[in-house]
Parts: sequence; C-alpha cells; structure tokens
Amino acid sequence: MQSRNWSLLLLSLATLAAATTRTAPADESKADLQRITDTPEQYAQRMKWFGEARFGMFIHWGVYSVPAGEYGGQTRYGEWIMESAKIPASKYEQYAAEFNPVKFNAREWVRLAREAGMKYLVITSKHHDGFGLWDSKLTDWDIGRTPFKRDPLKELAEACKAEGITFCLYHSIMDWHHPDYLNRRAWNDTATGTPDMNRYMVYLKGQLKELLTGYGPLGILWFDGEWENAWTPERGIEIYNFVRTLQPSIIVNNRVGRAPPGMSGLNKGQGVGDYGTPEQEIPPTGFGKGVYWESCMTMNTHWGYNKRDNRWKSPRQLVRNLIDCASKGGNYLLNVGPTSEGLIPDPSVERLRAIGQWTKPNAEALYGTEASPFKKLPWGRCTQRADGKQTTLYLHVFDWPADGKLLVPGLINQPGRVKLLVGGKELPARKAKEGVVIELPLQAPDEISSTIAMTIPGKAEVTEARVTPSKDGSLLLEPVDAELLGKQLRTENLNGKPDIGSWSEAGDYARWPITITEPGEYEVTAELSCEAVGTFTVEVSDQKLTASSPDTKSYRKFEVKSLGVVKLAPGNHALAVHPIADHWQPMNLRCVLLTPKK
Ligand code: FHN
Repeated sequence: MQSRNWSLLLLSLATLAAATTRTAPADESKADLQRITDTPEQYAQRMKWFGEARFGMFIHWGVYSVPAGEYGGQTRYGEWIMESAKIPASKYEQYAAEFNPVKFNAREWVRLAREAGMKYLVITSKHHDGFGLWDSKLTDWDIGRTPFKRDPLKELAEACKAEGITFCLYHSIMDWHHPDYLNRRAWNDTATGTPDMNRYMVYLKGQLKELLTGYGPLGILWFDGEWENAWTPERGIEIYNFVRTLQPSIIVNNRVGRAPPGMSGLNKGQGVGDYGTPEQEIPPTGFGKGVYWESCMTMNTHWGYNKRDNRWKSPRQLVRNLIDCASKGGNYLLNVGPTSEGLIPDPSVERLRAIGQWTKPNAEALYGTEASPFKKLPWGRCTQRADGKQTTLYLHVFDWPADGKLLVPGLINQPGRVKLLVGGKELPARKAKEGVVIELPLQAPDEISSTIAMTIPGKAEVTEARVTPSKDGSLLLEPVDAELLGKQLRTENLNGKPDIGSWSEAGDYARWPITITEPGEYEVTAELSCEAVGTFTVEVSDQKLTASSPDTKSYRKFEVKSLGVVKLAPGNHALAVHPIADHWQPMNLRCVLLTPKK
C-alpha cells in the first residue's frame, strides 16, 4: 500500500504559497491547468473550521465488510480484499447481495462521534473497489444492487446536521471495477472494451456532481488512490477546480494531485489540494502556523472491517495521538470500520467513549488551539491559545513527575495563574534559571494525560533549546532540536524515525545550538541516506569539515559515517550542516553525533 511522504504535504504547501485569485473557466471542458486558488485571507477563512476542529471520524464502509477480511483461506484482508486476493469482479459483485446493514443507525454513529469529541466525519462514498455507497444514476455497482434500499450517505448527512458535525466524503480516484479506469486489473472480468481515462473522467465528475449537489454542503472531499500512472497532475487540478466550482467553500485534501516520486525533491508547482495527509503516522514536528495537515489512522490495523483483527490501540495511545497532533498544529482523523450489518465494532465504540472521557473536560485545551511554542517537552506536549494580551499554555502531562516538580524548560515568561484545568486547583509556580517550575500534587489527576493551564503575559517566549552533553560527554543532534533554514528542508519520518529531508535546495541548511562543557577534540559522525553522492560541510565554532554523503542507494537506507574531528572549547556554539552547491545531491540526515575523543 502506498505510504505517504512529506513531499506530498509540501507539494500542497508549495502550491498554496502561490496564492492568487483565479476562477475556473465557465466551460469545465476547457478547464485550464491553473488550479483555483485563494488569496491568503480567503484560504485562511476556508480552512478556519478545519484548523479548530482537531479531531474527526474516518469511516471505511462498503461491500468488503461482507467477507470481513477472509477469502481463500486467508484472514488478513480489509478494504483491499478484491485487489489483494485478486477476486474476479464477477465474484466480488456477489457480496453486494449480502450487504444488508439492517442494524445501521446513522444518528447513533454520529452521536458516538460527537460524544468522542469528533467535529467532522469522513465516510467512503466510493473506495477503490468502485462500489458506491449511494444510489448513483451512472452505475448499478452501488447500494442499489443490495437488499438495503436506503441511502446511508443521506441518512448520515442528516444525522450530522442534527448533531452539529461537519459531513465529509472520501472518494477514490482509483477504481478497480470501472471498465474505463486505465490500470484495469486482469481479474476485472466484467469490464469490456478498451479503458479510456477521458471517459472515466466524465464518470468521475458525474458521480462527484451527484455527491456535491445531493448531500448538502460538504466540509471536505477526501480524495485517495491517486498514485497510479492513470492519474496526472493535470487531472488532479481539473478535478480540484470542478469540485471547488460546485462547492467553493469545500476543502480538498492533497491526494487529488499526483503523488510525487519518492522523498527526493519536489515536483514543484504540481501540488494540488488544501492540506497534507500523513497516514498511520504523526509528523515529528509541525509545519508552522497556517499550514494544515491531518494524520489519519486506524484504531486496530485495518481500515475496512476485519473480524479477526484484535490489535486495537489503547485509549491512552489514541488520546495521546490526538494531543500529539494538536500540539504540532494538526488534526487526527481516527478510523472505524463498520460491519456489513451496520454496526461499529464494540472495541471501537469502547475506545471512542473512553476518548470522550478525556476530550469533554479538556476541550478548552484542544479545539481552536495553536501548536506548541516548544520544540519538545520531556514529559508530554503543549497547546496554546493567545488573545494578544496574554497566552494560556496548556501543558499536557503524560509522565507525571515523581518529585511533584514540573519544569517547563526554556520558558522565559513570568508565570501568571497556574491551575489544573480539570477541577481548577491552583498550583504554585516560580521562575527558575532553566524555565518555570510548577509544584504539583503527587498524584496525576488523569493517567492518560493531565492538563495544566498556565497563563503568561503576551506571547510565549522560549529560549532556544540547546543540545547539551549526555553523561558520557557526547552530544546527539537530532531533527527535533534542529533549526531548519531555507525553502524546502523539513523533518520527515522515514521508516518511523525522524530525519531531516526534502533537502533539494543547496541553499537550505540545518543548525543546532549546542553547549560544550568539556573542552577537547570531538569526533563528528552522522547517520545519512542518499541515492547519489553529494558533498557538504559541517561548520562549528571556527572549524569547517568537508564531507561527502555515502550512496546508500535508497533514502530509506541509512548509514553512519565519520565526518572528521573538531576541537571545541567550553561554552555555547552552533553546529551547521551546509550543502556544497556545485556538488550537491539531496540527502536525508537522521542525526549528528559529537563524541569526545579520549
Ligand atoms: O489504499 C487506501 C487505503 O485503503 C485507505 O483508504 C487509506 C486511508 O487513508 N488510504 C489508502 C492508502 O494510503
């Protein structure tokens, strides 16, 4: 399954940077290849509700819930069962006759989402198998072919309106069933004729028009399945313009565009969509104010219902994921995969109720907050809310200090009122050299995450987090501590570990403030990956090392390389890694290590 990468997110941001106002041509058939874009103010207004919502429900529901993960003696499948098991379309279509969700109750689903603290709901109108969850006039491969003669999308749209939840739709570009989708599967034995993507575009637009004109205002059109060669940036822009023309205020995710190749560099200007969509992961850091993104995740390990999948994330992990996203300025889109009877599995219901136990009393610390002013906090996360005169910092304490003293490192501001958000117990706080120290009760109020609200005058001011020596005298310089300067350089998450990447610009560089306590020589090593050898310098104090990256053949394959030795005096320094422009090749940097030479 296609994994998401950070250039996807950056592509949509690169496009948004070129914010000018254009309108789609009157005749959609002559859609020019310029994407409809907004002025920065229009974009901010359109994204406002999304940036405040922080938490949504994802629903993967379709005929794949009938086999519930099982086929041909295998039990590992989910919504990809048709593709993964290469089920002939003629056989797969038979599942429609068994899809009869008589226990489906839209209001119950939406109320469950609302009580969990979710503000929007994204459901699959059509997943990759092409099956429509509404009765489309353009095909009979939809809910009309099932014994269930109702319209679940209509019922959910009405329930969302009644419960004050924003209704949104997921729609797959890739379509394993439609005869005109270019990458036709060999097992699509019901397809006839020659695939024709221009005809498929007419079909895709026709179905989107049914959805965009038949179910009221939608919050988001969540595209997916854009990665095959059937799809192009031009088609992505055409669909984006088509959708925005029908519902100008709608938000479109970045998967309407064409996924860029790998992690190296960016096919600039081809990014489409309004926000980024990291999948099954949370970025190591945020992307700055006004940059919107949403991490989508399963609650167990499948998007579509798999009756044997009991690998459920704990309520603690789910709540902390939500807080982690919010602390980096992003949203959390948490998935449920209902059964063919129309029930959300009990373990999902239990977890959603448990999440609601946290979101309800801590709502002030979540919705409408901004990202943390701290690069990292050893005991948890932070969100904040500023009104111009003062700022409230919401300290989300995962690891309650045993000694009852919580250091907020690097905070320069004088603390005002400090209290437990739930219950309001006032807490003594004092300025210290390293930041602000808060005296806590010995028992954490909430074992998942306890919120402390601290008001400070004006805006949060935080000293630069310096990297200091470990007990063995070494200094580990990681992405989260780095200042990334330039146009594209970003923290990424290759193979589940943070790294610095998208280093396509030779003018971009990484810098770490460090503090040396022991004078002497330090060996400099780095953990790097690249697909072609490039050269760069490591500059610290008044010394400059010149080094080249090892060709590891893949950005995902890292190697440790010694870069040389520097001599450092005690005190504050800055270590920077600069590309050498005329010999530069993008690389990914996981860390730099300074090890004192004995
Ligand atoms: O292939 C799909 C997958 O089935 C699921 O819908 C996820 C959800 O974001 N998106 C694609 C994989 O990236």
